Amino acid sequence: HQSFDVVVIGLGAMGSATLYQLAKRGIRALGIDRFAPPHTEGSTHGETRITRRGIGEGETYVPLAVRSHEIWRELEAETGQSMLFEVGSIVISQADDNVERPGRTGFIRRSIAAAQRYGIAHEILGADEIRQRFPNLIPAGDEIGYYEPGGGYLMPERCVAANLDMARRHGATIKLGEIVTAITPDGSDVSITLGGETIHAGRAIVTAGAWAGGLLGAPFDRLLKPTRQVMHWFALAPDAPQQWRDSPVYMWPHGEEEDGFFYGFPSLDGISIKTADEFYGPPSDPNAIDRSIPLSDSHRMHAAHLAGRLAGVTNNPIKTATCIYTATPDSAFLIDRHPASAAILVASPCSGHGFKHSAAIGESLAQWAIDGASVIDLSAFGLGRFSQP
Ligand code: PYC
Repeated sequence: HQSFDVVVIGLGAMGSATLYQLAKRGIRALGIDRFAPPHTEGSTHGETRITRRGIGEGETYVPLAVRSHEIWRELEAETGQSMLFEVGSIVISQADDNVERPGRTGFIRRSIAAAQRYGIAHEILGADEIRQRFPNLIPAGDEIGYYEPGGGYLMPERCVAANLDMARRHGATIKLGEIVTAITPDGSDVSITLGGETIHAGRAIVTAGAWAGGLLGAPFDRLLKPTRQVMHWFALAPDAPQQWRDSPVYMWPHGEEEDGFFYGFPSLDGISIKTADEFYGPPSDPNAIDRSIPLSDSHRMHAAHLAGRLAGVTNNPIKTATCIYTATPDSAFLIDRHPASAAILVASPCSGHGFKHSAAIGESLAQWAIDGASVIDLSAFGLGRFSQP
């Protein structure tokens, strides 16, 4: 049998960050992925992911985002690659946003509270001031903005590639194109089956995203729901505001409907902008996800969200892509030991808001595997909050 101190299964956002942190600490680590990350099959592609530190999903996330920014900067210095762009972030919504949205009810109020509690630089802007400073965004008169100058975006493919590159440089072993079929407790250790091979490890860390439920079985298969999501890149009109180039990233809950929410990015190429909404339909099989995107879907997106809110954005998509959110019932993260074995850690089902935290989650999982506990408190993300079957 091959044997390692720690095996990381799934090398997307969380897994690649974990492998990097383990290898950096001199741990004999193996990373396994069924594809060759960074790839376009999971939850970690599409050029950009929002980052911000006044975390409206809950104050427990703030230390993860703060620490992640520090790690991304270290990684940039080590690799010479730019990954984090602090162009500013803005949440625009009615101040009293109480529409039930998965994980985002009262989002602006909670973003402001988190920023105040943790001393994160921010401004509250009225609608007129938003239009003046960011003429590409057109809020309604009764909307306000939570603006964070240190927010912005990450480039996920670069982050994953850098994590894996640094992990290799620090001595990690990586197996790509291999599918783990079983993780079995073996005394206080674990056995991992892939292909015809069994690997022995002191710890297994499962960061398999949409594939985690199928691999782990109960109770994870009941709790983790892979959902199909679509990203659109719309062409800018010839007379679109120049400010699209310098726009902050934006998140925009609006209206009375649960799905009245969209988000987007500055124009990276000067001719288009990436934007998306969210859709929580029936669970999707990650191996059979429908990746076709009819033009009508982009037109629906434009009419439902962009028209009247974004200046100079045509309803002509120049590109679209499908990705997966793996959502928990409460849209909060799930990070915990497996009930069957303390040697198996499960982390990654991040319900569509995980990437910005992934560098610190990787560090925390490495600490957990090595020291038995992480510096940042992850207890809010435990399995225990869900009632048993
Ligand atoms: O986590 O910032 C985020 C986000 C925005 C839209 C989806 N996730």
